[in-house]
Amino acid sequence: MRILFLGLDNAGKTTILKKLNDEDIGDISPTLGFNIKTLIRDGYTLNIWDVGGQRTLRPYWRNYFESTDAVVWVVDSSDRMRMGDCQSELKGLLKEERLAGATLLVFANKQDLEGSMTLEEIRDALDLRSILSHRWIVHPCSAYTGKGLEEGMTWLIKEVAGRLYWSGIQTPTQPTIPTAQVINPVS
Ligand SMILES: Nc1nc2c(ncn2[C@@H]2O[C@H](COP(=O)(O)OP(=O)(O)OP(=O)(O)O)[C@@H](O)[C@H]2O)c(=O)[nH]1
Ligand SMILES: [Mg+2]
Repeated sequence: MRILFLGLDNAGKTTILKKLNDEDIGDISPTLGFNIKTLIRDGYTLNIWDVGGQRTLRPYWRNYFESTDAVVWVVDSSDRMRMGDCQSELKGLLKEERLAGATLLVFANKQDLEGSMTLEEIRDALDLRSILSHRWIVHPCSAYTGKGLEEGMTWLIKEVAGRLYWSGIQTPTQPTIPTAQVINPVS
């Protein structure tokens, strides 16, 4: 599975990946290009691309869209000031044709910080309910403690695996199965 980690700078993308890979998370600098990491989960090989999120780097995100099975959108839940920016970048991303079939996992990261936004606040701030074009979920986590990370990835892998299976048994003349279903884990 090819998975793309995106989000604003400082969201915690690289830290999450290192934590998932049992690496030291003590000394991480902003990503100026990209990192690629291969993880094995639930019998699948995950090729994960972690791309820098600074404003000047965002135009390069499109270079990584091809053949993407899933997007993990990482949010700094303590960064209330930039939620508007975060929402518009995400909405722009979901308009991309090459990401049309991708499943979306929104990681509400940094839940360990006092005063960080709740899942409901993030869902509203990012207007996630309006996303009808992709299967999505928003999941709380902390890259520092590791809480929530494996659960989020497990959901994602299951979703993608199900979709790959169905597309594998389609004949070329059959229409594509629509993916416009909203997953709302809260209600
Ligand atoms: N408290 C707390 N801090 C975190 C968490 N995850 C990441 N951080 C911190 O947030 C800062 C940014 O983390 P990065 O992993 O570099 O963020 P990034 O999304 O990769 O940023 P770019 O590479 O610039 O796009 C670092 O100082 C991390 O230590 C978390 O869950 N809790
Ligand atoms: Mg990074």
